Amino acid sequence: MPLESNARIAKALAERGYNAEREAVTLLAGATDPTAAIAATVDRAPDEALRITADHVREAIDHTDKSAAPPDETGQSPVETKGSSATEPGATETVADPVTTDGASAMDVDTGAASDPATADAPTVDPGTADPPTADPATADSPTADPATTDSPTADPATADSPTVDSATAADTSRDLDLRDLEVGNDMTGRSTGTGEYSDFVTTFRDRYERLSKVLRGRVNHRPAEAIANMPGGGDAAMIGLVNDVRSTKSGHWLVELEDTTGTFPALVMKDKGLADVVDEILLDECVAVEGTLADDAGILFADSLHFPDVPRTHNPGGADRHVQAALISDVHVGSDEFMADAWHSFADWLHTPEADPVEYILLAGDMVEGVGVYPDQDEELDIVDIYEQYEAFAEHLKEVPADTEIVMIPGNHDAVRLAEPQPGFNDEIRAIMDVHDARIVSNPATVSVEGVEVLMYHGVSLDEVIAELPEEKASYDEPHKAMYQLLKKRHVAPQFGGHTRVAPEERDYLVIEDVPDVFHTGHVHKLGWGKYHNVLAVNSGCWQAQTDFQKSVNIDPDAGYAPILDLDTLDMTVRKFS
Ligand code: D5M
Ligand code: FE
Ligand code: ZN
Repeated sequence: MPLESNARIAKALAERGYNAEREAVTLLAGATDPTAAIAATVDRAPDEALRITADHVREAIDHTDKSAAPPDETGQSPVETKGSSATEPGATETVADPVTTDGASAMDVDTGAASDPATADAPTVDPGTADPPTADPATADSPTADPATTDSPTADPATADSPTVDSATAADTSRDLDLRDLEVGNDMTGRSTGTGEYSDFVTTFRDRYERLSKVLRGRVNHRPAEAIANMPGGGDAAMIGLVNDVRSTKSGHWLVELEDTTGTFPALVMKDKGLADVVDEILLDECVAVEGTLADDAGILFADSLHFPDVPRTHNPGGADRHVQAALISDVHVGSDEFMADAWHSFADWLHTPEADPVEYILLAGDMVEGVGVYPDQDEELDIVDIYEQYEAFAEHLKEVPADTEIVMIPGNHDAVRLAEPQPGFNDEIRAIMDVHDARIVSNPATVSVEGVEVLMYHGVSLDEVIAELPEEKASYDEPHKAMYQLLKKRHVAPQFGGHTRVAPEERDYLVIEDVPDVFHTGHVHKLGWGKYHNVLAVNSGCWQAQTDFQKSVNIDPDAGYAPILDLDTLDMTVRKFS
């Protein structure tokens, strides 16, 4: 990649200890000899300067120019504008092929909890095409890839925005850091108390029950298991509990056993009650409510209805009060042979263009690096075999991102933290390596409030489990956002215990979705998908890793090199393609 690329310039300045204004970077990228221009700028910058400004660059270039060549006769700035790398041959086709949600309506699709899954939401990922995250043209509400509505830098290299030194460019390149507002909540880093004892699990499940039963309490007039067992038979009763067991009976009904703090109680869901669809969605250990009639001997509850804690349909999401955006990405997998460095460079380069000016935040939902020993024979596909070197390489890639971008990172299952969830943020050694752009490193999951938008970040390991357990139409790799809807419905990011997803006992169940988020951001399955569930935008990022041999063997066809860009003011999404 040539030094002319904005990202490389920013990195070169960062290596010399400088932050840089975006316009300064653009000017340097457009200089006749960027290497010399950087040297001159750094040389002439005031000693106390921490940030290279456009004026520093102009002054340095002016000075170099005056001492080396006659003044430019046109009277224009002597900076030659060659165009950013986004407009250079070779880079053009790799940058920004935006798929936009066509206005708010495209994203307003509300797939009701019990609504017909066939009519469910718009942005589908078509596994049959080479360009996976295209909208389904047959669905009227789908976000369509309409190039006319977007300002694609691929449009015409000749007219595409070559950086000029006029004031218009200068005006839109300065970001007002004072307008930013980023707060992290629910970070459990440093608060792990679990010792792995049995009693710790009891505490975690009690907390889960306490907090989720609260959500259900308003909806049913429930009694504890112990009290129900002592009630006279034949009357109405309701119970809230964690699901202990679900079995189908010989006659095609289902037996659902619930547990609360006083004991367990069985509910029988008869096949003619029209609840098959609901029973299909039940996962072990999640919190549900059952309402029905007690058998004459009060030994079993005949269920009439079943409720999940769910997200209220009245949820009213917040929004930024200015036009500002966040890139929601994950699964970079630096260190893997298949890490797509070129796609990442294109993304980082794009972030330096005026078009990406509103992208002031990057949320990274885990799997920063490929890690070591994550799956059998992984070492055969490693480009970097040392985990620390992987993080060092990742940090270098992060430096390509504009220095004034706010970054929030949570770990994933490939990262160097404990595998069991909740995963604390990285240890000090790894933090020191990734000490780039003052990134906020928090636990998985974590909640982040970005300019009034509440984002729940979770890496997504339980999505594999939800996809494996539920019927295809409710959760699949091709529509990962639907699996996310299920987690929202259960108000828990990893309901099922003891299966694929490892859960660590803590005094609090950090995996409960206590407050309804405005945006739910996950990754892990390496599939791009997004949609709205009861006004909550669910976004699963793709990845920056091409298909590994391992993924080939298990039939995973990743969506690699896409960056979903979220408008924080409207909660509209645009997906940009960099591969
Ligand atoms: O996960 C990328 C995807 O690969 C995700 O959907 C899980 C899947 N995966 C990972 N490991 C396995 C095993 N052992 N069997 C089946 N599927 C798997 P990532 O976290 O990036 O590896
Ligand atoms: Fe991953
Ligand atoms: Zn993962």
